[in-house]
Amino acid sequence: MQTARHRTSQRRKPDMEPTVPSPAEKQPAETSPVKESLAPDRGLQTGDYLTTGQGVRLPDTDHSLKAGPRGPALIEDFHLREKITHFDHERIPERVVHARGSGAYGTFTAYGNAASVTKAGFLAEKGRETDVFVRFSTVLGSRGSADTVRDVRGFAVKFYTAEGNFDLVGNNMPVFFIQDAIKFPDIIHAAKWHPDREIPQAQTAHDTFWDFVSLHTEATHHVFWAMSDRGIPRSFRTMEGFGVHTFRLVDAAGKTSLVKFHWKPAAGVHSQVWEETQLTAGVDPDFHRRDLADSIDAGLFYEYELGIQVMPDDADESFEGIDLLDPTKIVPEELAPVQPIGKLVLNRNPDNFHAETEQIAFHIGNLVPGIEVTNDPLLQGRLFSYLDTQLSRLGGPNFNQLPINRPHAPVNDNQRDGMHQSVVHRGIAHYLPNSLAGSEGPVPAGPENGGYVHLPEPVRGDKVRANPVSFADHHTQAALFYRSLSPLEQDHVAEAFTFELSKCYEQAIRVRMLGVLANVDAELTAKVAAGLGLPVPEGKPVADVTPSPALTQITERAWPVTGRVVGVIGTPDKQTAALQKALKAHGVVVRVIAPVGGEGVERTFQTARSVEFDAIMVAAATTDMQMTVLLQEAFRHGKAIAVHGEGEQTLINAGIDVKAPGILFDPDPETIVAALGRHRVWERMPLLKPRAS
Ligand code: HDD
Repeated sequence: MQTARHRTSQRRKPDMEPTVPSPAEKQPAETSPVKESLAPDRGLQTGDYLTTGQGVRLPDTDHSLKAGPRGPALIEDFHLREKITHFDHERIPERVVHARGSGAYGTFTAYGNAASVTKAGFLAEKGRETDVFVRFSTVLGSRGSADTVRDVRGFAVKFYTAEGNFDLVGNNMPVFFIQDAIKFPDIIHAAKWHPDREIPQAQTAHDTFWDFVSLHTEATHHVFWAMSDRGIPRSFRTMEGFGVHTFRLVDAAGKTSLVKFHWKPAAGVHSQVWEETQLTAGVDPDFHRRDLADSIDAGLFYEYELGIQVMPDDADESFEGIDLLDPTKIVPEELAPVQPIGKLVLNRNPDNFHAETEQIAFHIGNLVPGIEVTNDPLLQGRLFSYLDTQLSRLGGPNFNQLPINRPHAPVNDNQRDGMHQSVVHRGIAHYLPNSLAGSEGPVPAGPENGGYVHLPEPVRGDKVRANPVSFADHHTQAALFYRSLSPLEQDHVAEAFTFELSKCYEQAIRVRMLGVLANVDAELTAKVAAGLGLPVPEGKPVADVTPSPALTQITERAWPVTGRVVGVIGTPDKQTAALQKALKAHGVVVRVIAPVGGEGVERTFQTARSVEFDAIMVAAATTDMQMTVLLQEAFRHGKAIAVHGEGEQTLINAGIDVKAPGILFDPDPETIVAALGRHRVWERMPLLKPRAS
């Protein structure tokens, strides 16, 4: 492979060429280096020659300046010192939470129906297109941790609207661990690695997490989501996003509504299975970010609809008995349907991970007229944290000038100076009112000119450190969630609790957590207790709840299959080639797996692992051990397996029951697409050998 250095040396001009620019080479005045450096996204990387940071051309970047070839390095070597110094400072602190993430640009198009509840133009104006950047993330792991761990996923969207930036900083779960932001440092201290050894990485299966959760029952509902299949998504394409908090929307006439934001993926909600996530973390720790980037490169864009649940803005800020200020509660979709108000398509990869994905700075307080916050105590604390954290992460108050953070609306903020100031501000009167700037300076904008005027709400209350009584029920919605799942998903929840609690060293924590579960659901508690080998505790399980069918992700529905990956074992013949063509027309990615590399072969027997594929097509006879493992895993993980020609023998060699559900003999493309659209062969799962009890 050609390295960057080789490319540079190929482009290098002959040595006899002058090392100072000829008059003809000099930049014309209007594109002077000064202007270039201030241009939004160009940076300083211009010109044909390698230079220092000061623009001095360099003849050699491979040898330091020494006193003779064997001599000590000379301190006068400005190039050596500059190169090493810059390198020494190339990293910035990772995010204190959500350190690992990846992102993409996209376009949001409003349907216009949101005009009935908000005056925010990017939502209310039919057909208006707004640029966005989305960053997906895991919460707990370090920047270098694996993508497929069990964790909450961040779903943060920056809308560069004509009225200024609006950030919807959400997660793929609609509820949070805690009700008050003052506990955020505590839950994160408990959930991240143990401070003595910095293990375990990127997971909650350890003592401090379960210690916290079992002592703070407000976390119960959230951990049910985290232990469910929602904690291990198949890709960022197949997960929902939630604004979590209730927001207050204001329409053009000043009428207000209480609203919850939802992102609904066009591809449906799908997850990995637990063993699959663990294998993936080793085989391809970049599984989710690779899928995002590869899909966009292939034109197989991720798509979501933005939806809102609209509740009346009543004095008690509750709906059907649910306190809308409590971030540990959902409003079931059956009570307040999610109304689609716009579409998001992610269609462009960033060019530079650091400059864009790493330096993007979200802030829940980036609001535009028509969208206001509520008194949710978790939200209120977040309003402080996001700006504050950027000061240490991005090194000063001017991070809004970074290209990725710059609004696509005019900025005229009278802020000056500070670390890394990259704007040459003019004028002397950067304060208001002033009599010196004349018509040059900014003037305040009233509502008629799009100014953000906070809703004049009366605020009064005694100073207390307390929660409302309506925040006290920590169990009912956990039961609502659990009992809305299909039996298979319920099994996964029980297995996840059992796995995680088994990893705790302290028996007392397991026992205490079982006591919490006993106040939610008796059957679940019995299953987990059996797995842990502990007695089933007495409890007061939640009695009757009305399940919310919207919460289950295993349904009869077949979803679009864009971006799904099928692995084909064997050199394609005419029949399989036709099948591949038909699958590709549905947006399916087909990868050929052959004994050795060659034209059209994307994986060899040595490099392919089952976790890369959503379905397998076997078109050749082989007894290769790695293919045997691949097929056994695919079978165990409920993936459809299509069989052609001698492929049946390969399955038999691998000990796979060819009569099992989802083994498809000579299927037509539509049959494979239908199987992929249901994500897994769910009927096969209960037939797999149960774990020995
Ligand atoms: Fe937060 C990052 C989502 C509560 C403090 N948060 C962060 C990110 C997401 C969320 C998606 C990553 C943004 C990115 O990609 O850069 N956070 C949430 C949600 C919450 C929540 C959905 C509850 C509903 N967060 C929360 C609280 C606090 C914070 C209560 C502090 C009081 N969050 C932060 C932070 C981070 C952050 C420390 C780290 C990096 C950053 O902000 O820019 O300020």
